[in-house]
Amino acid sequence: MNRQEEKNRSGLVSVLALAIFMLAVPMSALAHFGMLIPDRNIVSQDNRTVALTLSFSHPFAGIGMDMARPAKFFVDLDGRKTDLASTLKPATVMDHKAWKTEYRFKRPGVYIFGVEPQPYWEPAEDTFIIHYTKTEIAAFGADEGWDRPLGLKTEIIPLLRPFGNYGGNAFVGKVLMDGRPVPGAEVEVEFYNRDNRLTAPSEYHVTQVVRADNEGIFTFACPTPGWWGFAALNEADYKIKGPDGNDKDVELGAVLWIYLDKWPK
Ligand SMILES: [Cu+2]
Repeated sequence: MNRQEEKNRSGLVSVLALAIFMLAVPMSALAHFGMLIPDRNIVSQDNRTVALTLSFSHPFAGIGMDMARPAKFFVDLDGRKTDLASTLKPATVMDHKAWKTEYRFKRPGVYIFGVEPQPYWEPAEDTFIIHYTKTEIAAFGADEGWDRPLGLKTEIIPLLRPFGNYGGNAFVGKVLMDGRPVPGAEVEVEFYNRDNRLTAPSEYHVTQVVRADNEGIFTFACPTPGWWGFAALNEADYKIKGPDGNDKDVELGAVLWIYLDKWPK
């Protein structure tokens, strides 16, 4: 084989390897994540407007799903919620239906944004999925209340302040369901691999997994700067009627997105 043939052949082998990998990894093996990603998570006087994007996606693989108009979308400031659902406009994320909005910050505070999506029917898993998804934005130097619960059906409370962090920091969170800690909760972790820049060494590296302790508390060191999503998944204590008319399980996800900055050079 000459050099060119060798090149062609190795190209073919990697295409085949990719095809086999895609076949071997069904959609369901990739973790679904509710995504709520703002432009940035710290707001200063000179840059008061932030764009937020809402989607239901596979953040590392870069594979999207269509997201119906969310049932609820709001911002919580000092324990008071403001409904933002009517501000949402259609958007496209990973070639699928998503939502976007812009929010203008007027006064100091730790703003917690939250989404409650409509139940998503996943035929591959014969189940509905509802990911209650949050992210926090700190404005004008405020530093209070970042660890308050919003009273969602299920949510992750950050125990590491979720802004002003560096890649490599360990995130610590507490999983709540109906306001109570979930002992031993399983938490899936994914990096938002924008533009598919990274290739995972194996399928295990796409979705990492950490288990909470008896108080529902987990720790995960994020190895690189960027957006990291944590999804604590539990089965709901109720069913929803599926397309075939039978009652189906409902997967409830408590999802939190945090941003880690680059270490300054
Ligand atoms: Cu999917």
